Amino acid sequence: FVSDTLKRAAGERAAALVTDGMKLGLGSGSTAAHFVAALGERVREGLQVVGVPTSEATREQAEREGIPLTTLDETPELDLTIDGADEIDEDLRLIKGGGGAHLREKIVASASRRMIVIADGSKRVQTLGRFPLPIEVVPFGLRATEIAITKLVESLGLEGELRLRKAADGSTYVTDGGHYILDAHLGRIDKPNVLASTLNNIPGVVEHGLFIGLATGAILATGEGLVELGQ
Ligand code: DER
Repeated sequence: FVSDTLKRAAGERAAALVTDGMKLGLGSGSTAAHFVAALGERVREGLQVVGVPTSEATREQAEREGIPLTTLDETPELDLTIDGADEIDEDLRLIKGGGGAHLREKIVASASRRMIVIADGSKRVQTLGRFPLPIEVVPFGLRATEIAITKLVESLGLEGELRLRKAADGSTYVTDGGHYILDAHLGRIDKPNVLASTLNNIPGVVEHGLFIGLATGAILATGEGLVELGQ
């Protein structure tokens, strides 16, 4: 199975779960893009929904698909967010942010009653952390923030290198929110809840990619078929 086939299967299954009148969070990344495409098809067949996009890329795709869009200011309480993940563990804790959208994704997910993660089965891990943890930071004082994060990581018995994310042209990547991303190559994160709750205490840290207690379900596509967890 090609990974894209698996991602499409998960996205289409998620789109089938959407019902008329739902207020949706529309995730970002290549798997979420399959969901948005499948949702667009159902909207063109008459499905009545509104969606809050979690990135400019998803906004553009949803507009092309003809999905009615809204904002969290107009629609602050959502029924369901469908989004991808870079890693997912047994407790539905996630690492997200590979695509640089985790700030808006986390705001939208936390405004949703339910969040279902869609991913190919390779994203499932026992312990989070093999995927570098994205940490969104304010450009002002970057070096000081880096030092503060390093000290925190070491105080938790973790070690790892922080790398400033670059754009394709080699310049420093800038998020939709105008911030930078430091990717923390930690290898494994034994106590993600502790790291998640302490990272945000660092003044220059805007948001990180650990999603704890946000996902209520998952649809994982494997070569043997779809595995559905939670709801
Ligand atoms: O950046 C993100 O949070 C994306 O959702 C990412 O985690 C998953 O992207 P993918 O579906 O392209 O693997």
